[in-house]
Amino acid sequence: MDAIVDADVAVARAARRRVPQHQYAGGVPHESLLTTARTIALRAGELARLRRSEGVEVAASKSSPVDIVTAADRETEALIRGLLADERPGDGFFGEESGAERSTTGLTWLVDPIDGTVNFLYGIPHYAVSIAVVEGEPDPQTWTALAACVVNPATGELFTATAGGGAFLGTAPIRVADAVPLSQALVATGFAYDSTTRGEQGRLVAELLPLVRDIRRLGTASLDLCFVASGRYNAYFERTLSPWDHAAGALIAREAGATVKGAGDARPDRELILAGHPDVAADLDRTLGQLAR
Ligand code: LIP
Repeated sequence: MDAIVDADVAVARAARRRVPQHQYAGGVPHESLLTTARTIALRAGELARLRRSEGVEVAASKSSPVDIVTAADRETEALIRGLLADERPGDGFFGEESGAERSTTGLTWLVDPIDGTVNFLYGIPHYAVSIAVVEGEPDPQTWTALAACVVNPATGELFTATAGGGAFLGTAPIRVADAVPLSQALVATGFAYDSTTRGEQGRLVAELLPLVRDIRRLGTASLDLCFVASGRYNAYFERTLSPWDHAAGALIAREAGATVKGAGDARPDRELILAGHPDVAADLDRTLGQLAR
């Protein structure tokens, strides 16, 4: 984890250089919220990586037999929740494994302790700790995302963003890939845990596949959005995500220049999240609309 800690120090130094001093929420600079998110995400990532190295088993299933939780998910969320309560008492909390706590400050933390749990279970080094802080109710239709951090403990990659302050991979600013025709676009997606929804998603992907460069399904929504932000995918879409899956990645993608939207004029939510360079996102949105008819 030394590389991650070194990277964290470098990121903190870079952050001090780029502090947009006017960005405050409730008296708290966005950069200070990001420092909290980053410090806690890195600690949580160390714990997740340690537990992965010790071996992982399914602790329980949730919405369906393939929607699973491990003891490490719960332990990692408990660590994050405790550290946030110490550092930001009164802020709300909305996590995947341990439920919600209402905010008295107007700020709420959205946490997926281990996004990509199935990758984590199988030892595939593509999972993430995802932490975002939003102003307002923890509802993606109304919240204002302020700061976000997504770390992949297996690779040490750390994606961050603040509202209006840009998006970064480590200390390097990131941007979405340039526009390409949809036929040249590498498009990522993901699938729900519910088998009926999966069947519909499979049929849609079968129709989309001949129209694009290729499809990716790497299994971690927060990283999918960060990969759009860093130009590794041209676009990404998924249905049935929960707020903690996309809160951090959506801000990072938007700050990197992506359009991040839901169905029609809606903001991203459970029905749809779609992200990409604005031109590619518009093409993909139109095409998905036609295929869904
Ligand atoms: C998962 C996502 C995955 C998506 C799944 C699920 P989990 O989160 O990141 O990419 O396709 O539907 O939401 O369950 O691993 O935290």
